[in-house]
Amino acid sequence: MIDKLHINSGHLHHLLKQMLRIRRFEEKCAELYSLQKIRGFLHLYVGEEAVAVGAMSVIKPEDYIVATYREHGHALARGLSMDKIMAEMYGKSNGCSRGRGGSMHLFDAEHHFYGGNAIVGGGLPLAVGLAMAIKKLHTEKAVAVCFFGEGAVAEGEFHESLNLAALWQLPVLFICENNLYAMGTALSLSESEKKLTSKAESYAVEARQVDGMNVVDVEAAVAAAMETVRQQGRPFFLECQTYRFRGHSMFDTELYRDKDEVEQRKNDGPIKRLTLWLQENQLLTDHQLATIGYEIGEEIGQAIKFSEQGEWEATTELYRDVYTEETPR
Ligand SMILES: Cc1ncc(C[n+]2csc(CCOP(=O)(O)OP(=O)(O)O)c2C)c(N)n1
Repeated sequence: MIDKLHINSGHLHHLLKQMLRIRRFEEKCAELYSLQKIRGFLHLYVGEEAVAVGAMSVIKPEDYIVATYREHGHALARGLSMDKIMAEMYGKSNGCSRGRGGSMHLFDAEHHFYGGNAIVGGGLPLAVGLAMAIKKLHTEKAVAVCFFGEGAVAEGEFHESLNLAALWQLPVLFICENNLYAMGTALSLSESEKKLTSKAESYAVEARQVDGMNVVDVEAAVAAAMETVRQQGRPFFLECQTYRFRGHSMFDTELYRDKDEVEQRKNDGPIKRLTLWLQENQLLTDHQLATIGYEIGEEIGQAIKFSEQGEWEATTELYRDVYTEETPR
């Protein structure tokens, strides 16, 4: 048995709970989608939870986050309320983006959560812009953290962003969530250089790889990367090797990958891994696990109630924030 003295089991329970919150929340969203309570696109993060949870655990409140359309987990782990996230999924005006963004555009300035971006690669220049603002405004040592899929490395924004971040020495951490497939296209079919860290290094950006299915490894890797960016004021690239267990979105026949491959990866999923490890080392009782499950169930039930009670935005409000109400000078 391992030496319990050096293990903070309370912290590990917290990480497990965060991953389970995301998993259960999204499973409920899939159900609500089939009931047409949630409409539009819905991209689930199931299988990838260790990345957002490990990373958010060490990212500070003053840092800035930019994510993709697969961002429910990032928003939850960042601390946005589940009520407001669920209401946004419903398209209700009590949602975090007042019901205007939906699943792909969760946004909350108070939590420095700058989306939710539907455009592949679109978040990278935004993060570089935020990092430039941090540098120019001499804000306390904040870091802009950008999450994106490996599909984004084929976009011009990736190359322009890494180049400028390195050229101008900006405090930005690029976290690439490499789940091997960009919709139905395997990385190996689209990239001549398959080693993503080499792409970053070619722009003089320091780069590392980490097992994105191990939440503790991700946490340690992100902590080290953040320290480098914060102290040295330069960009860093971290590739988290992960895997999504469900389709790209709710519409995906998944003909591009083998069912056995998916099953194999599920058996070694991030939640299963941490739960088993804690149990094998007598650091998690059945009662503790049941309590975590119960609390998450209550939180989800409350979020649904909040969303059902929310109002649709009045049609008279539809032009607000589309055109300026002030006469431009
Ligand atoms: C510029 C642009 N091109 C194409 C699309 C359509 N599209 C949406 S998701 C996606 C795949 C992106 O894969 P990846 O970046 O690996 O992220 P993942 O979905 O795997 O998390 C594509 C091509 C888009 N949204 N934006």
